[in-house]
Amino acid sequence: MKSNQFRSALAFGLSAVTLTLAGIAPATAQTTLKLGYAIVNTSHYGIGASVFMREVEKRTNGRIKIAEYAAAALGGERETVEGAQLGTVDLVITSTGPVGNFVPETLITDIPFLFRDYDHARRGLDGPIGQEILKKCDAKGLVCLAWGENGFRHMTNNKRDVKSPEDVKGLKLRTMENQVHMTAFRTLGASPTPMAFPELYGALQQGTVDGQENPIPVILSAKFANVQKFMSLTGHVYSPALFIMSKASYNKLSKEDQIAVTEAAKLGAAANRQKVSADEAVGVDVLRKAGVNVNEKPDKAAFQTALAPAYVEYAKKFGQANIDRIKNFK
Ligand code: EAX
Repeated sequence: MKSNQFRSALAFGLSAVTLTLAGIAPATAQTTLKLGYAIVNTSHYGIGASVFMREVEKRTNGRIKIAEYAAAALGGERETVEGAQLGTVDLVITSTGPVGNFVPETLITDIPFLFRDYDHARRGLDGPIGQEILKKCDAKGLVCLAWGENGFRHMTNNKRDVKSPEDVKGLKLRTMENQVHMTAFRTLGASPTPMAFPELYGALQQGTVDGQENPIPVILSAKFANVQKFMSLTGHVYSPALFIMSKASYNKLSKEDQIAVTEAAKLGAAANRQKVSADEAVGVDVLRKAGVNVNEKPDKAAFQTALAPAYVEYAKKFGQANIDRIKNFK
């Protein structure tokens, strides 16, 4: 290298070091974002997270890396959503369960028997109705990047087979910290006990609660078959999930990287949904083989009838027209 080339290379190197030390990082600087979720990395959230992480790194040419904190390493879902609002957590994958405490507009999606099936839920949430709800996060310091999926929730417990609403009476059931769910279980005569997910396995093991309700992917990945005798495929609630980013973190990104993160979340959500479908296909057999007494045909119509008083409350809270708009979405 000729001396003048050496001198200019040295000058460039020194100025890059100076700029970096002065906190004015050169364009090739790298950001590491913290992503938290409450269940194990082999779960439907973990699969979604791994696709999301890969796509973010690829679409930003390595400018953004994601540090993954699975299995509630950053805390339960409510805690991590609060962390995203405060900016101490950058990204969360969570069920809508506790999100209603921060973005009340998401609570309408938690109404029992609102969605007919997975196709209805996925298309409804990816369509205008769901996209309108995502936008409501913005005013609460959150950016809801995409709808993921937790799945249709079923009841498990250690007392008895749940065939009809009668069998739910008196059960101490853990619920998420979600008013819509708690209203439903109070209406059915159960004792709803809101609890963060990381405490649930221990509570079931010690008998602090008789049972809980969760989608098959959660029941499988959390190994609830070890601590629950009965499962009833009530499918009483479709539980959406959300890929959420802290607005403070999002606003630090370039427009180009904001688009990259949003597109990556949509791909992560698609992989997350695929894993739910895969778990649904095998879950009942796996749980039966693990010793769970599975009732595949509880009286769903009786549950919907028994929930009539709760639906009166939901209509007052959300507006019957808004509920019907989702329910009747084709
Ligand atoms: O989001 O808390 C719950 O029951 C959730 O379904 C679980 O954390 C996955």
